[in-house]
Amino acid sequence: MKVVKLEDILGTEQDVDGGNWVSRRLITKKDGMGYSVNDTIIKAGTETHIWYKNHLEAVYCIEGEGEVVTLSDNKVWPIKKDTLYALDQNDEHLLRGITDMRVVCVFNPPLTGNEIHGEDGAYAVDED
Ligand code: 9YT
Repeated sequence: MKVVKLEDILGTEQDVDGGNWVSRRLITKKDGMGYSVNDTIIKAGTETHIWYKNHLEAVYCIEGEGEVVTLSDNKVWPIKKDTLYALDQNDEHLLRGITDMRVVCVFNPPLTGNEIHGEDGAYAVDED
């Protein structure tokens, strides 16, 4: 078994500053779980274009509030504490932080750990 503490990730290469968000990568590909887990803060007042074409992501909000706009239908999905959204269709979306929003993100396939978004809002495919 392994135990990962947020305090052990802070300030390491698994503590990734994406500009509009900071993502603390608790479990990554190297841990061999088949998925990755991040503790992420979406910053208040930000809007981020995201399109994970190569990954499925579930996002569970544990603090704060924001909203997601799915771009296929322009639907606005309010997100707040105790709410999970799942990008089960690789949905292209805008992510807005209204307050600072703390979320737990699970990715399949797992992130290698240091990804930041490309210009198209995606993370690259891990070729290993
Ligand atoms: C919720 C979301 O997609 N935020 C952007 C950052 C990303 N989830 C990550 O790498 O933690």
